[in-house]
Amino acid sequence: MSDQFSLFSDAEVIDTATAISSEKKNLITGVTHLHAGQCYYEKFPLEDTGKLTLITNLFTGDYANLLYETLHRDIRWSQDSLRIAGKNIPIPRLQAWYGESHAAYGYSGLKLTPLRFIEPLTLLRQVVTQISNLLLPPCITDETATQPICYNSVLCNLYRNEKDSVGWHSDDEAELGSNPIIASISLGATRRFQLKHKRQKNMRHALLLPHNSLLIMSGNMQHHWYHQVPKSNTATGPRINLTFRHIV
Ligand SMILES: O=C(O)CCC(=O)C(=O)O
Repeated sequence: MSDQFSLFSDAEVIDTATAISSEKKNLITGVTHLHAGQCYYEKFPLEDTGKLTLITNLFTGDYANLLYETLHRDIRWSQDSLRIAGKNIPIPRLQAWYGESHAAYGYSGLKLTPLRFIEPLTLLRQVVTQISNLLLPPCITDETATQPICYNSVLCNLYRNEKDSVGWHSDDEAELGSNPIIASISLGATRRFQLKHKRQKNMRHALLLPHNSLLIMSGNMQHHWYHQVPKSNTATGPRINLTFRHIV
């Protein structure tokens, strides 16, 4: 962990893509998939032992662009709504839920039935599984300490432009288990990812999630922190986000 990244305030967002790749350190070795880029990683320990690990340059540039196009075209995006105060309010993004047949999931009263994995999502699941097992020591997976990390589902988000967003939340639903590990791929426009502590109001962080990157949330982060991708004031193109999860 370099000191440069130990604190990153909401006001001074770290441009992680530039910072990490220019340092040319923490190269991940052992990634065996065909289209692997020269992946670098940086670990950001959060107060209260939550952990963020950011991997940049996940795939070769051409392959990342191809993936973006393919997923934009082939994922069955849907405009879901939440029932709030007796009204159906559309969520500010499109989404889709893929997973193994038992992997039903829901949040804020929304129930999601899994679609069957499509080929690019199967490949991506293998990639994030391998990288997670290379980078995260088994000790931080708590009750699954002796088990390799595995993901059986993925929530796909499409932020169509700067007006799309996801509000403050933590991924703490019972079906994710007590200390879930969530592997979150970003493709397309760079967006700001913000964190705020649930009780210590002055503890807030932010980082930029660039195209072709993977953010792994682990430890007890979901107990103590909220996260969000806010709307942006500057025009941005679409962004695809894929959060791989394990439904217990
Ligand atoms: O788009 C992102 O990077 C975050 C998505 C997210 O927080 C979620 O799906 O729970």
